[in-house]
Amino acid sequence: MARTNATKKPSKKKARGKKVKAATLRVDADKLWFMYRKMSEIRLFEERVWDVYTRGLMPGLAHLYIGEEAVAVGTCTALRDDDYITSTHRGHGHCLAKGGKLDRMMAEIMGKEAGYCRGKGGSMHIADMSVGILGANGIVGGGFGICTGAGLSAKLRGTDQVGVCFFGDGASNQGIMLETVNMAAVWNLPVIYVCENNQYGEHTPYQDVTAVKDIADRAKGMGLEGVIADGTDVLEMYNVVSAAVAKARKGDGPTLIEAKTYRHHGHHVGDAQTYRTRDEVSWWSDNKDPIRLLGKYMIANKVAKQAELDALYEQVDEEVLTAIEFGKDAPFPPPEQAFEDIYA
Ligand SMILES: Cc1ncc(C[n+]2csc(CCOP(=O)(O)OP(=O)(O)O)c2C)c(N)n1
Ligand SMILES: [Mg+2]
Repeated sequence: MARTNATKKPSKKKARGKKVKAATLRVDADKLWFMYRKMSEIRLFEERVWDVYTRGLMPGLAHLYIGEEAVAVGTCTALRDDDYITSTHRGHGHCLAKGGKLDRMMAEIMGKEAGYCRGKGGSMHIADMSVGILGANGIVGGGFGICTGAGLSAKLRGTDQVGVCFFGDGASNQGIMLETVNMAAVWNLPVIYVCENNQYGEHTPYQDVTAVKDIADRAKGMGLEGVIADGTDVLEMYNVVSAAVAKARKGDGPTLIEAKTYRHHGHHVGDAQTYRTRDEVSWWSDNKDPIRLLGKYMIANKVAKQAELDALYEQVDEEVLTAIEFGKDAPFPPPEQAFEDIYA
């Protein structure tokens, strides 16, 4: 693989985001703690998934979300329970941020009947309709049609619900993006398209396959507003998404948000990562770790002390370990269920 900008050491300039158009909202201490907890849940869940995978306790693969936690948490904190999300193959973070339960997610990943899809979906197909999770999706770009449909449904039913479609920089080159985002813009649908530009699609730097520097710039050509946000800054994500949600609830249509972020792990748990340097990965984890950044902010604003943050982190780790035990002890689905819930 040729060296490209993405494989060079990144410049130390602050946030890659250009302008944040949203007015800065005041975020109270409870919400800061909530966001810190949620991001910690995702981080620790993912670290344990790595462990579960290497111990042979789960079938299939997992695509870890470590490093991208602020995108899911900033976004979903701006949503209500009855709003919708569609997720991706890298979906654990989105599902946890929208209210998915640690134990049922872990059971699903392990293929157990107590999981969200009775163990038949696995890591890439977690769904929980009760909190608006319309499904993670192994088809890259698969969420565009589903979320745009959810937005159309909310509009036709006359509710003020919104849908958020999470997708990657790689997915932004799928044809379905143009087809659905154009339709949402024409019909003023209450959908927010959140692009997680984590710099790579599998092993390919996004600049190798994407002609525009900023994916948000594509919004103009499709007739909707495009916004760039620092996807490692949970408060910036919360602000930008809150503004897009308020606009969508009022009937003023969709927004495309590009969150600049980075995955600290490989594309999936078995990726040798020969396409990027260790220096590049360390730069992001040393300088742009979203959990550490929020922790620093909370300490600087006297909302938390380091010891309190550490205690919460440990408590969440216990909860994740309990979820693993739940998953391990849960039974596999009986063979006679193999032909249930099959649509094709
Ligand atoms: C339609 C389709 N094409 C190809 C794949 C194989 N594939 C899985 S993940 C992936 C890369 C996706 O990159 P991106 O959208 O940037 O998401 P990221 O993995 O970076 O989160 C590809 C090509 C797939 N699952 N579905
Ligand atoms: Mg990507």
